[in-house]
Amino acid sequence: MKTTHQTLRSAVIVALLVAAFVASAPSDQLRIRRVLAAWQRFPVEEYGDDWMTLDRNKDGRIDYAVQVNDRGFKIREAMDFNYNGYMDNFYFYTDGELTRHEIDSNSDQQIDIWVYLFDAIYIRMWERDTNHDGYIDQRVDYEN
Ligand SMILES: [Ca+2]
Ligand SMILES: [Ca+2]
Ligand SMILES: [Ca+2]
Repeated sequence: MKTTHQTLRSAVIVALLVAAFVASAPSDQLRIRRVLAAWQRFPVEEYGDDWMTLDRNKDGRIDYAVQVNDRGFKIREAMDFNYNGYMDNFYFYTDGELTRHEIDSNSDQQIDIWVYLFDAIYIRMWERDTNHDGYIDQRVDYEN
């Protein structure tokens, strides 16, 4: 059973690739750049004492960080889903309700998926940078 480890590793890699969105061809070039919020940091080490942090996989490195306001509502949240030392999912809250979710789907420390929500669960609009050049090239707006 010497191949078990290798097989397992391949399965994990395939799962990660599938988990990342399959990029379709850019439909039109919107040429829009989104600026990161001041708090958005990719390296997990940069989440300091003003964050509540967790090491979910117990590898000694932070992979989850959250900030709450004085009423206990979440304000912002960052997660390193693939445990590579860089945050890849960022959550923006307004009055404790999720309003925006930003994702770095290919781990290049650049956001390429933006999801805008209302009532915390409904998607209002989403945008993608399918070719990872830093510019949004796809947008679906359900309100217009
Ligand atoms: Ca960890
Ligand atoms: Ca990551
Ligand atoms: Ca990216």
